[in-house]
Amino acid sequence: MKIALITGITGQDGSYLAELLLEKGYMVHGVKRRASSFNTQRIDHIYQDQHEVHVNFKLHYGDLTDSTNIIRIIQEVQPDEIYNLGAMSHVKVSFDSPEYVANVDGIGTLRILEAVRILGMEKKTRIYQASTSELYGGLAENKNEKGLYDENSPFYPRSPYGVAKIYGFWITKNYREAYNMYACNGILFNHESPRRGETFVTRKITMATAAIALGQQDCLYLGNLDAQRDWGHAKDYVEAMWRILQQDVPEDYVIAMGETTYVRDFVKMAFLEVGIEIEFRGEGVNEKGYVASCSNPAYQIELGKQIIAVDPQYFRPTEVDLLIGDPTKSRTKLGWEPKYDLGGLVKEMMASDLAYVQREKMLSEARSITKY
Ligand code: NDP
Ligand code: GDR
Repeated sequence: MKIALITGITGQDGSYLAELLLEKGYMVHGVKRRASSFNTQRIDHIYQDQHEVHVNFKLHYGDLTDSTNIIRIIQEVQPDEIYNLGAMSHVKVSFDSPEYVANVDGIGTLRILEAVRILGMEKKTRIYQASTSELYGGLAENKNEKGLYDENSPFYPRSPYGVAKIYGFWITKNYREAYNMYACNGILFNHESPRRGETFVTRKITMATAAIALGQQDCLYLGNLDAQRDWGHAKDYVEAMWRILQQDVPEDYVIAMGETTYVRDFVKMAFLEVGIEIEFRGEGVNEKGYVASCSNPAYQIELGKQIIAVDPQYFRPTEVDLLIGDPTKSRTKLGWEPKYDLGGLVKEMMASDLAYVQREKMLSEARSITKY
């Protein structure tokens, strides 16, 4: 039985990766942070009572800022594979807490690599580092001849998050070269799912679309509608992470769909799932989205009503305008083929958020009834 250790197991990717590795027969260990409220919602369905006889899923309290804790967990677990997914992963928030991000996302990666070395496990343990398309920074002149970012495109990070992750990228590569360790970077472009954190733009949009359709919210406030992202499904992307660690030779890979979409168009796609057509008018901070038509009589939404507005508080001091990745290497060398396209992703997220908002609405109605 192979043993895997996942940092960031309570996050979007950690939860899907844990499911995948359990399906493949791994013993899965995860690092979770102590929090004053429950933070395991995404993995509660796979949690096992530790008193059961055959336990193949175990959580350990830990933090990427704590070297001794990381060393102890790795020593206890003796993993064959470590997936370092733990990070403060919100680009906008990284401008508010840049030092913390450097510590967790940058030095945290070093702590994992050093722990493996200190414990003399370089030959046993393979390491996956969650690198990101934010490394490229969206500079037009750095794209390849196909107009895409690939494994050889230069980096130019545009946020404290991107800068911290660039340290993680290079220290992983350096330990591979310096100490012959099996350590790889997956340079993953944006990937989403119904489990995506609620403050990332796709999930913010699908939740608000459901809430507006069901009469629970009036307006969705967004930042830069002109940003373009190469969006895939997290389920497909964790499969790529696993494949990266199964190769004979450790290398870095870009994981992407190879297509890019405006934030504005993602909004339109989400609303079309509930039969609402949005018309955007105006420009920049004055751009607004109105209800052009509604083909679903279940949603009593007023035609011509403004339901989207731009709020500059969501703008970033420096923005990554456009990302689009070249998945040629991962398709040919890893044999990685995504099962979802953007349409399928939006459909799944919308179905999930409609059910979620409906449930919340019923609960709040039930609560107000019991008040009287
Ligand atoms: P999430 O934000 O959903 O999850 C991040 C995870 O890291 C959570 O489990 C979080 O714990 C944990 N974490 C945060 N701070 C610490 C810390 N100090 N010590 C230990 N764990 C910590 O991110 P995703 O699942 O979306 O992303 C996974 C990784 O992939 C991240 O490193 C991200 O930067 C990277 N990435 C993500 C992409 C995407 O599009 N999703 C694209 C490219 C890279 P808690 O639940 O307690 O907050
Ligand atoms: P990103 O994802 O910054 O690409 O990082 P996010 O969904 O936060 O933003 C995508 C784009 O949408 C624009 N945007 C908004 N973003 C948010 N969050 N909220 C808004 O209201 C809003 N309006 C417009 C943003 O400006 C941006 O251009 C994600 C994270 O998962 C990182 O951890 C990961 O490394 C990268 O993807 C690849």
